[in-house]
Amino acid sequence: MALVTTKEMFAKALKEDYAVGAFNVNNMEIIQGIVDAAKVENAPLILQVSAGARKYARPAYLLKLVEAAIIDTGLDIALHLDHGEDFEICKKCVDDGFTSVMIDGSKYDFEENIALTKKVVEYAHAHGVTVEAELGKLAGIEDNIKVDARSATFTDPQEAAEFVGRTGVDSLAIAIGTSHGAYKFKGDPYLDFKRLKEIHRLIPETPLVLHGASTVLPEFVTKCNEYGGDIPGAQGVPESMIAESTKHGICKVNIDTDLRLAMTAEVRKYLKEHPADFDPRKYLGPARDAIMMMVQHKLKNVLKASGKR
Ligand code: TD3
Ligand code: ZN
Repeated sequence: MALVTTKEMFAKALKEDYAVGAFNVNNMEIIQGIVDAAKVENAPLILQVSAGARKYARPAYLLKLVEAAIIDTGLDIALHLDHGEDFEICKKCVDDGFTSVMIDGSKYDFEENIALTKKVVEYAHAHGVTVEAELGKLAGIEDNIKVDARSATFTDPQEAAEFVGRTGVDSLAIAIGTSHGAYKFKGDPYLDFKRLKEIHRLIPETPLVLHGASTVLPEFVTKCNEYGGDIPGAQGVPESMIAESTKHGICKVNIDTDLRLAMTAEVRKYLKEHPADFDPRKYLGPARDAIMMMVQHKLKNVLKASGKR
């Protein structure tokens, strides 16, 4: 039981056609719900922290909470920076003891993205840390970057092969139809399997990463809104398609929004049904349970990662 890199997790996932779940964390209850689920499912696990989460919870708390989770569960866990936007934040996380970082240069042009990614790879690899990069643009909300759904550009397979060859990156996030947040595309969500297969054919040894993989099931949006919410949710790529993608090189699947919705629904429900109660444990406890259930469902039914630890 230790903090581990993503290297061995991805090698096994690539070979056995499943994906490792990467779930976003920012407090104790979220971490506990996720690790308890991974333990019950006997699944490999990546906990990821965005710049926003790092600012909210503060690095020392997050590191110690993850260390505590490892002691408490006996799991191997990879601690990953999600959407690092520059070299400096990646370096900080490497120096803090993260085992994996993402440098998201997808907003830059191809050559600039390569140069930035190479710089991070050089530093991270010298410290035994794995690196994820991104090529292509997702639609939706990435922390505070908004990309119009219509101007989203999918990853070009030839460029992906060149990018991986020139940067030496360990894994690559690609744009093939998913988007971030609770409000996905209008119309029918889909994954571009033809594109995914071509990318996987050109770089078969490279673990591919799917961001924006929450499905935003209508029942959870409804449940959230039933108790006083007004979340304009719109369904993302169906879970069956996310599951299918793990057979074509997708080794890491990022899920945040579906956990947020599950958690918030329980908090709203509890407070609505118990308006005189004010003990945080009473509403955060059920919220933690809801996260655990959602993560178990994803690991087992969507990522096919149960029993793969
Ligand atoms: O990188 N992330 C997590 C942060 C995005 C904001 O929620 C993802 O790719 C997860 O995307 P999703 O579909 O859960 O919003
Ligand atoms: Zn993402």
